[in-house]
Amino acid sequence: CAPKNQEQKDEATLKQDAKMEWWRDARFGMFVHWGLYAIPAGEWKGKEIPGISEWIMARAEIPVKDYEKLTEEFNPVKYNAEEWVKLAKFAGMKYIVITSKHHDGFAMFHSKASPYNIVDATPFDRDPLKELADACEKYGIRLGFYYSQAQDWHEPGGTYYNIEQGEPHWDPDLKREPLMNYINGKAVPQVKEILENYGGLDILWWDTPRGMTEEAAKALQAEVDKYPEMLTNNRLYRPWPGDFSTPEQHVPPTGLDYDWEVCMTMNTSWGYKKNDDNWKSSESLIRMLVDIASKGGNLLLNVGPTAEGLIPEPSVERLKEIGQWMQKNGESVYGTSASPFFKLPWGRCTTKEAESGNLLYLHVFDWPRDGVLRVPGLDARIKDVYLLTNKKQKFSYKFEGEDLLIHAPSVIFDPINTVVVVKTGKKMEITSNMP
Ligand code: H79
Repeated sequence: CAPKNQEQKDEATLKQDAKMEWWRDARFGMFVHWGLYAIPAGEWKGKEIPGISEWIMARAEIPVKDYEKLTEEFNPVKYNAEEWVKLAKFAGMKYIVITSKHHDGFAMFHSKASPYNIVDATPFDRDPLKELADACEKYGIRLGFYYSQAQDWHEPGGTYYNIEQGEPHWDPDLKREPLMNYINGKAVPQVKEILENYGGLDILWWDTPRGMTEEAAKALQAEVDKYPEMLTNNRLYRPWPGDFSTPEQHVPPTGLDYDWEVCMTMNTSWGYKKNDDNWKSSESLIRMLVDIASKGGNLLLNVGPTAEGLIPEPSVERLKEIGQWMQKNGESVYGTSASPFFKLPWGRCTTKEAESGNLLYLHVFDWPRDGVLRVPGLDARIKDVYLLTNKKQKFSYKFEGEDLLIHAPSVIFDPINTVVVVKTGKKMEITSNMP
């Protein structure tokens, strides 16, 4: 649908636009899954446990008392928040979302509401999330906390993955209690703590609402409502309003009519898993980010730090390679809008309004063999066509009907993604955007 102009937008929409502005401009963030599960790292009692590593407690049906023993070993002395934040910043990420408490129920922050937290229950006498908040502040990176509101496998009232099928918790020693005992006794107090004690969060990221009730969602939403500038995703309950939706591990084929952020792993697991070598290439990650931007969404790309507190080397390598590309080409991602074209055979497009017209960023994944980049059905006055990484490098062009043909010599070809910028006049229409 056509974008409404400012006068047509109602007050609520304008307010929401202002609230979302930094996030929409950011386009790229870092997800961090870090918790006790980094110790077993996918292996329990010498056996490899299939699936995502942060689910090991459920997948291996580990009794609460046994899983709790991991706290004795958790001492991530190599953790350096500034290094993580500097890496995210180098990669071109504008925000970080970290697991403050995953389904295992273990808080990665100092909590008075539950002693099952990193400061009180482990030899590591530091609050890593406080350190991360300070580092984010120092380097100008926005910060969000993930909080598993529904599933909490450690608590008698917490939900768990098969609760909706009426199956019992795998640990028969965990005496069941009503959900609201856990919500009022732990979830609400901990959410208050994270909202109050970390300098003001930019995002609160809920996970799957399995086993939630409307009553529980309302109790948590009441805390969120005290922070009108903070963003939340829409996973608190189903259905539930929120500021954005979060497709998980897939990129929607077209844009959504609601703000959205794809969360994605670089290998297959969110939490650190030692034998998970199924890494996506830097090239495919860069192209994924661009593909998402061309559809108007954000990418929240995950890292799973080790039990020592280090981001695994394959992740570091990829983030650096993404950063190298973003430092030269970031202008074509940040603050851009979705492509006006339905489909382009050679790559993707992002757009931006400039003072005197429009900018079309043509992301060329597959450089045309005949050296002619065809932009189909473009009705506009062309002011300039140049290479993003070197604005002095101009391209010659001509129209063939309404197709713009750009003469694209292959000498300036970037094998990952070459960005060609087309500057047009104010009036621009796309006549080819039909499915
Ligand atoms: O935090 C990450 C995941 O742990 C969490 N969301 C992302 C951001 C997540 N929680 N639930 N799910 C993802 C989907 C759960 C899928 C399941 Fe299964 C299928 C649960 C039980 C069957 C996968 C396979 C997990 C256990 C077996």
